[in-house]
Amino acid sequence: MGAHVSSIWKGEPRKFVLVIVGLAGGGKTTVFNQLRGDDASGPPEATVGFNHDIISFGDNLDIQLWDISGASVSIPFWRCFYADAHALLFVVDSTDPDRAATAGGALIQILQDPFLPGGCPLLILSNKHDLDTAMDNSGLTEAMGIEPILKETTREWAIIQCIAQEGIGLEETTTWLLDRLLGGTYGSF
Ligand SMILES: Nc1nc2c(ncn2[C@@H]2O[C@H](COP(=O)(O)OP(=O)(O)O)[C@@H](O)[C@H]2O)c(=O)[nH]1
Ligand SMILES: [Mg+2]
Repeated sequence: MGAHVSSIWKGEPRKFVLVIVGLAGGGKTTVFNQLRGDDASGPPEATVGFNHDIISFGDNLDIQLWDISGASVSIPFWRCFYADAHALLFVVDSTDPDRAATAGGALIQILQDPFLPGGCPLLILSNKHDLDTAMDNSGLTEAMGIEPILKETTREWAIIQCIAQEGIGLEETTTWLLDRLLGGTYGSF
């Protein structure tokens, strides 16, 4: 995860919580494994509960990563995790319009939830762009039904297209997140 960062972050010690959510099968655990530098373990098992790790960049920068199950029984518990988030990563399968609609409903609920900290930036990872059926950003936001809420939100957000299983798009992801986190005034866990 952004190996260059430890060499550029010379400021005060900072700690951040990054929470990864999204429906089952979108690619969250694949993203989690890539971000923690474990890209050799093949397709993950379905996540039961959550995965957790702390990634340290040198002495002064720690990112606590949470990968939360997207099984429908787990969704009500997402808020227990994102209530402490400094950034939220929402992973969505860009190749499946029907699931995208359900995913969009779940994302709207998060964005309307007072448990989500007001300043917490949102990064939507549009995954599986190795497949021909991947939707572009406007197709995806339309399928998810999230255009109105994205237009009106004051929080920082972005959509990045990725191929999680090949690590493509994850350097951009790290850069976007760390730019927001290190530029912000909060952090700690
Ligand atoms: N085609 C394709 N499949 C992917 C990609 N990323 C993950 N997958 C596959 O999607 C399935 C679900 O991935 P997983 O990370 O377990 O999703 P999670 O349920 O959101 O944690 C697995 O079979 C992965 O190998 C990708 O970029 N492209
Ligand atoms: Mg998983």
